[in-house]
Amino acid sequence: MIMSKTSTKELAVFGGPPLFDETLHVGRPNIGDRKKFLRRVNDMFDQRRLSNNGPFMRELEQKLATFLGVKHCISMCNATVALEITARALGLQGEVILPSFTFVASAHALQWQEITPVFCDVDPVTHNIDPGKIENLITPRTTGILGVHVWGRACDVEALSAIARKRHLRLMFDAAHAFACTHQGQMIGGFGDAEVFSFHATKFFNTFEGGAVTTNNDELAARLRGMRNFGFAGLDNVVDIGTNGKMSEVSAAMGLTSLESLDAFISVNYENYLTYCSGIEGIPGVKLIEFTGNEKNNYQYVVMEIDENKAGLSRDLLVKLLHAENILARRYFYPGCHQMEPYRSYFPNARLLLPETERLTANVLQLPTGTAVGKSEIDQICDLIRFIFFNGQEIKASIAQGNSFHD
Ligand code: T4K
Repeated sequence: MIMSKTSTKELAVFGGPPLFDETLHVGRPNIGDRKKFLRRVNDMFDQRRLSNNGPFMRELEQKLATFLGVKHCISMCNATVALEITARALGLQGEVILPSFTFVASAHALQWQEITPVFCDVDPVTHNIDPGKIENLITPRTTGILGVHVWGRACDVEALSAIARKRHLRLMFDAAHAFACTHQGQMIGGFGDAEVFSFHATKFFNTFEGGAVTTNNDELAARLRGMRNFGFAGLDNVVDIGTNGKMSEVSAAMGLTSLESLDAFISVNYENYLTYCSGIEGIPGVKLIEFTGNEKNNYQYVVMEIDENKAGLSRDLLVKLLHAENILARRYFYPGCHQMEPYRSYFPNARLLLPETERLTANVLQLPTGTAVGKSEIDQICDLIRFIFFNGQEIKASIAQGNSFHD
């Protein structure tokens, strides 16, 4: 590792040694108390219960429901399957309105069931679906709205609920980013008909792979439980269409262990976020997204927005320069679901209705955080970013002259 760059020639993109020997990732998993986890795994082996409504899974569901202040928590093998099962359990069909500015799983979960995803533009400040643009997209085939709490910042739940009520639509939320986040002081989990969380390895709270659906609706909860287990209601009795969405015991054991370190994970993320904030402060055209002081957030994603006109350098060039230095910044959710297949072919003109989405997907990036990244590394990343922006013209000129080693 070298300490800092003093000349643009030292940038890795021009052949200098990378700032970090080992790659820094956005989604390095947080790992709780290994001993406790391994004790649970030993118990699991002793009991020979590896899946199918096991004791760890039930304990995790109960603890999550209590933590989220919601009546039912139904654990799942991942959030994508959880979204699929929830959409089906809610009877969604025809068309469902959702943002394009989301991970492609949100759209795929619908399309996988031949429900047409109808992409709505987002609010440029919150990055969430813009309720003011939904009503124009409603057709006689529309059956629901899928809001996504992007970066753990809640959608405009009240406006979406009002539209859903008025137009007799189902409302579900993709809360993949929003575990342990609040909206108006209430934990995300109890809004709409149901909410879906991801506990993937890259999420701050992980169960290796995993997810959960939460709802206050008893009937829906029973249907979700049945559907995640092939539609079984008893040993030989199948009463509904179903699939295999079950969370394994080893995942639930990881979840219980992660839960015990939840506060520590959040506090590391928060400290990292503050370090980034002060580190990049004052760079023209560059800012980190903000979080409302009175809402809880997990600070899982450090999201930077770049206004190229003011910053003098594009998001994509910055990402290229960072990657060369072994800083694997990401461009979630570039290029937007509407620009990914099969949606790009189905709706070739969708971008005309999605100007804010197009702008965001071009300007936003995420920086490494989590327990695998420390303050000194973040300080170095910020110094590098400052160096890059304050030498933007020289860097661009040098690349234009063909001096770049990385393409
Ligand atoms: N809805 C939304 C809004 C979502 O963001 C997601 C998932 C979903 C739904 C679906 O949830 P799940 O079905 O996954 O439960 C990653 C995650 O795989 C995905 O869960 C997440 N969102 C998405 C935003 O990011 P990739 O393809 O970018 O992941 P990948 O493999 O590039 O990993 C990210 C970084 O983390 C890499 O640099 C490597 C590092 N990493 C990753 C893993 C898995 C590690 O260091 N260790 C690891 O074990 O999608």
